[in-house]
Amino acid sequence: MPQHSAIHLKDYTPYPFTVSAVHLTVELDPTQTKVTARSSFRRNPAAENQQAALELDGEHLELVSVALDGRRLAAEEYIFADGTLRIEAVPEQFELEIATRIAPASNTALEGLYLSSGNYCTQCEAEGFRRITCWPDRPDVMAVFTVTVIGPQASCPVLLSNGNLIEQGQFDDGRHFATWHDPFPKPSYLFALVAGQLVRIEDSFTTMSGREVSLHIYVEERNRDKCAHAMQSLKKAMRWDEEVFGREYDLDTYMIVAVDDFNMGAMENKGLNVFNSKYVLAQPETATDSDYEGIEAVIAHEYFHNWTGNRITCRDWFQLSLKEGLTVFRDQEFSADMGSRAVQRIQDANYIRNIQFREDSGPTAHPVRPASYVEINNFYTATVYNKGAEVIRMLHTLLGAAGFRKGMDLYFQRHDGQAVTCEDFVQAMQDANGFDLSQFQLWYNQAGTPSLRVSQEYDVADQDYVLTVSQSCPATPGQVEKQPFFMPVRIGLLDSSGKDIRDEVLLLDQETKEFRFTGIAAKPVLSFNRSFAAPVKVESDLQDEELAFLMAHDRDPFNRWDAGQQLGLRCLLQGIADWQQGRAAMLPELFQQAFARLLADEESDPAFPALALVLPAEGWISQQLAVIDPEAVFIVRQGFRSQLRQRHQAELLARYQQLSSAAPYCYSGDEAGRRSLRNCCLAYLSAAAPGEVVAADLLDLAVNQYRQADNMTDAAAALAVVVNADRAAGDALLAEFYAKWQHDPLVVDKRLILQATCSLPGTLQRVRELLLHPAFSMKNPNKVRSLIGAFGGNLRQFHAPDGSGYAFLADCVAELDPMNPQAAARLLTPLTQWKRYDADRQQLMRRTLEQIAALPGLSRDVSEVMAKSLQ
Ligand code: B3K
Ligand code: ZN
Repeated sequence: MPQHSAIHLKDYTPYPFTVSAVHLTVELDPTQTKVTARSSFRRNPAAENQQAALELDGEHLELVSVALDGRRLAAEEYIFADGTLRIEAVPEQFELEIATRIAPASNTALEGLYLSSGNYCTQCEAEGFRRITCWPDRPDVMAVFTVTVIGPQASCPVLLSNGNLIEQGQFDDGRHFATWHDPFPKPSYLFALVAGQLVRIEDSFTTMSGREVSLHIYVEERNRDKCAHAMQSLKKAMRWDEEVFGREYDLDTYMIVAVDDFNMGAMENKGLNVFNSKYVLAQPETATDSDYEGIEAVIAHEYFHNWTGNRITCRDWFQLSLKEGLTVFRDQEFSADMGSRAVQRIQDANYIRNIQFREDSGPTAHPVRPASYVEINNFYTATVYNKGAEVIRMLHTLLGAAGFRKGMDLYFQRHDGQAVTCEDFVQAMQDANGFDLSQFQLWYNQAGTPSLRVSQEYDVADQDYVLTVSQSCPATPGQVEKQPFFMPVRIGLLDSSGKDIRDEVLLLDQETKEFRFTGIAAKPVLSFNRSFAAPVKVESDLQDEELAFLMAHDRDPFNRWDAGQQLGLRCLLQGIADWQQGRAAMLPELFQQAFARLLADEESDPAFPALALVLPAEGWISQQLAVIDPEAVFIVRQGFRSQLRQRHQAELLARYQQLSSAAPYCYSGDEAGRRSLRNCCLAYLSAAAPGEVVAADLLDLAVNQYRQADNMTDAAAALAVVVNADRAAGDALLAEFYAKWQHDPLVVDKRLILQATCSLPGTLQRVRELLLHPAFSMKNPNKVRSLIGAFGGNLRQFHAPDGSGYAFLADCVAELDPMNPQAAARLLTPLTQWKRYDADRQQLMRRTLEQIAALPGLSRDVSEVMAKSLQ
C-alpha cells in the first residue's frame, strides 16, 4: 500500500504571502478548458520566513505558462512537481499570471471543475481549487475574486460565478462571457463556477434592514416544477437567522444550483451554492416527508454558512468543526423551530448514538478537531459535524440562550473577515459570559465517547437524595489516557405521580462527583441526561419498572422516548442471549404493555409514538454486544416485531385506519407526523419473524396503500413493507415502480435503496445484477450510496457468513477508487468495524481489507482508512 504522509495541526504556520485580488478567466471546453489566473501577491508580514520561496498547489492540470510581473518565466525558473509549483526567488510584491488547461469531461472525482448532465460545475472544498489553477489552496489565504466565464452561447446560455454580475457580452465566434465580482475576500474553497443549460426560478427576500435580495434557483428544465419547497425553505432560513442570531444576508443575489452528480449534500460557495439535486427537488409524488425535511435542513445549513463558515472561516482544515459543528447546531435549531423540537432532538441524538458513537469507538476515531490527517476528505465525518454540533449545544446549555447569543455576537464582532480556530470561538463564548471554559476545550481534542456511571442513594430519615456520577472515556487511537471532561447534565426527579420535583443542570467537571438534593420527601424516580444534554453513554441503576414509569410520565420528551429505548434494549439483549443459548426469545409483558399504551396515546403529537414504537435500531443493539452476532440481532428483533404484531394486531389496524386521510398530500409537520405513525402501524402489521409468512390480507393492506397513494411518502413506505415481506409481491411492485419512475433519477435511487436493504435471502445476487442495470452508474455518487452504501448497512445480508457481502464491497471499491476516491473511501465504513465481530467474520473482513490494501495505485483516501483499520 502506498505510504502517504500525514499533515499535523502542530505544524501550522501562516502562509508567507497574502493575495489581495485575483482575476480568473475560464474559457470552457469539455476537454480543454483554459484557465488564466492573474493575482497580486505580497509578502505576509505575519510570516516567520520573509525569504520563503513562492509555493502554489496544483494537481490534475496542465501548466501552460507562468508570468511574473508581465514576464513569462522560462522553464528553469520554476519547478512544477508532486502537486507544487515552486518559484524560488520572488520580490516583496508582484503580479503573477498562471495559465492552466483542464479537462472537465474526464473529471470523475467530482472535485474541481467537472461536468454533470452536460453542465459545468465546481466543487472546491476542501482542496479542489488546485485542480483548476495553481494557487495557495488553503483557507487562511483570502482574496477578492473577479471571474470571467466564457462559453458557447448555445450549450452554455447560463454562466455563473460568485458575487455580482458586473459585465456580460458576446464574441463573434458564437461564444459569450459573463464577469462576476465578489466583494468579500474569500478562500479558494468557496469559489464556484456553473455554466450550462439551466432554467432559473426567481423569488425575492427583503432583509431586516429593508434590502431586497434576489433569490435564484437554477435547475434543468425538466425539474422546473420541483423547486417551490427549496425556495420556501430558503426564505424561512433567511428570516430565522435574522430573528435568532441577528444575521443578515450581505450580497444582492443568492443563487442555488442543483446538479445530479455531487459527492456530498451541498456546498456553501459564496452567493452560489451548488447542491446535490436530492436536497433541492421535491414534489409530493416524487419526494417523501423526510426528503422535504432534508431539503429544508440542508438549504438552511448552506445558507447559515454564509456567516458561520464564509464571513468567518477556518484557519486550517483541522478547524473544520468550527464551521461545520456550529452550522449543524444552527440548522438543527432551525429545524426544531420550524417543526417539532422533541422529534428533532430525538432524531439528532439517535444519529449521534447510532453513527457517531460507532465511529468514535473504532479505528478511525478522531477528536472533533483532529490533530493530523492524510486526506482531509476523510474528515467530513459524524464526529466533526454532529459531535461538533453537540459540543456547541453543550455551550448553549451551559450559557443559556441569551449567554450563547452574547458569545455569538462577540465572535462575529471580533472575527468577521478572518480565518480562525476553534479556540477563538470558545474564547469568544468565555469572554462574553465571564465563564471559564478552559476544561471545556478538551471536547475538541479528546476522541472517544465518555461513559457516565450513575448511582443513587436516598435517606428516608434525612430526606436527602444523593446522586453520584462518575465519568470515564475509553482509549482511542493515539490517545490512551483521557482527562475528565466538563459537561452539563440535565436531570429531573419525579415524584410517584410522575410530576417533576426537580429539573436542574448539573455540572460534571471531575471523574466522580456527588450531587446532594435536600428536602426530598420520598424516593424519586431519576430522569438522567434530559434532552441528551451531554453526548455520552449512561449506565444507570434504574429498574425496568422505573423505565416503564418514565416512558409514561417523563415530561422531557427525549427521555420519555429514551426510557422506551432502554427498556426495549434490555429486552432485546436478553432475547439475544436466550436465542444464542437455544431458548425462545420472548418479549416480556412489561414491554408489551408499554407498547400498548403508546399505541393508544392519542394526546401526543403522532410523530412521538411513531418514533417511540420503533424498537432500538440494529446498529444500536450491535454496539451493546461484546461480539456482534448479526443473525441473532436480526432474528430476535424481527421476532419481537412479530410478537408485537400478534398481540396488538387489532389495535394496530384500528390506529392505521383511524389515521387515514382523504385530503390531498400536503407537507407539514402535523401531516408528516400523522403519516409516519400510520406507516409505522402498517410496517408492524406485516412484521414477520424470518421464515414466517405474512398473512395475505395484511400484505394486501400495504399493496393497496402503494396503489392508492397520491404521494411518495405513503407509496415508498408501503413498497418497503412489501419488499421485505414477500419476494414475489415485492418484485412485482418494484417493476411497476420502475416502469413509472425510470425517468426520475432521485426516485430510481429510492428503488435501489429498497433493493439493497431488503433483508430477504437473495439480495446480494440482485444487487450484483443491479450494478449492470442502466439505472446504475458507478460515476454517480447518489447511485453508489443508494446501492452499494445501502447494502453495506444491510446487517443480515452484508454480513452473510460466507463473506460474499465483503467480497462484493471489495470489488466495488476496486472499481470506484480510481474514479472517485472520496466516494470509495466512504464505502469502507462497515468493514472498518471488523474487530467487533466473531472470529470467522473477523478473518473474512480482515482478508478483504488486505485485498483492498494490496490494490495498485490506491488513493490517499482509501489508503488512510485502510492503514487505520489494519493497525
Ligand atoms: N462544506 C460542504 C462539504 C464539502 C465536502 C468536501 N469533501 C458541505 C457542508 O457541510 O455544508
Ligand atoms: Zn456545512
